Amino acid sequence: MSFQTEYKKILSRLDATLTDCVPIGLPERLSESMRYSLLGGGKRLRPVLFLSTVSVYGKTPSDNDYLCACALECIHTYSLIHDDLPSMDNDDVRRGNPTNHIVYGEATAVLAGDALLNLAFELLARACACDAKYVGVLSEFARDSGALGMVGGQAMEFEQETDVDAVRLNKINSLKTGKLIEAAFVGGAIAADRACDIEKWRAIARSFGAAFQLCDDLLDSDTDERSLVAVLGTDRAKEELLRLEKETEELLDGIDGDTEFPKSIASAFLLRVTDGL
Ligand code: GRG
Repeated sequence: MSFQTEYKKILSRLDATLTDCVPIGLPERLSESMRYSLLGGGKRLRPVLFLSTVSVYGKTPSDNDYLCACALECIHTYSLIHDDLPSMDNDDVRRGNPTNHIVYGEATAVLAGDALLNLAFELLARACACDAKYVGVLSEFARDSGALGMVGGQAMEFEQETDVDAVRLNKINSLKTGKLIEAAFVGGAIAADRACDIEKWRAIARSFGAAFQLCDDLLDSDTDERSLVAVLGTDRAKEELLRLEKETEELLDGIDGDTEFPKSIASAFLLRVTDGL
């Protein structure tokens, strides 16, 4: 099966589970606002990474694995809604469409983000009720998305001085963007009963996450002067991206399983901006 076909196959079951996971009977505007961002055309990278990590070990992802994958997408979606708010990045457009608060207003957007975060942990609790191993997944997701992870990285970004250096930017990126990617890989290993490989997956996530952030910055036509690309310069940033992508694939070789699909994800998602180098 080609990479694209396999990715689309995972997406179709994922999208069906995501569509079903928002409860019925919610206040109408809140429900619409949650669905607008959750079902609004993201790449679903983190849930696909989670499910592909389970599959590396020859396991077919179960319904509980899909609940965890959807939980990750709910957390990611909440973070994007809140990141776009006027009090944060104040962005009007995401994925080519008006941001959540532009469509539904700031109060509803805050509540939709809050509700998606709570929904994520409800989905995880459902998986835990079936199988205690998912407690490890829940706890990994909670830590990686919280004050020691994504929220902490976002806080550091707002505390940042004007004269930024590469070391501090790498730290912020490793928390703000990297930790949810780490949750996907490490959570997948726990769900596959391979907790023994966790440290290997953390190393893979560090390379993949740093490369993903660099790629995102390079694709952003509007380069933020406090981004790593601005500090390194475009050419060095592209070289670093190539190095990190290669490192990701080499680290995947150290996993005892079939890592062809995660390797294809790495090259498809991380090398979008290095053509012509
Ligand atoms: C508000 C707690 C809180 C955290 C926000 C996610 C985040 C932290 C900030 C987003 C800023 C940003 C654009 C970071 C670059 C990496 C990133 C997370 C890109 C968006 O992820 P994609 O490309 O998005 O996977 P899609 O649209 O595909 O879902």
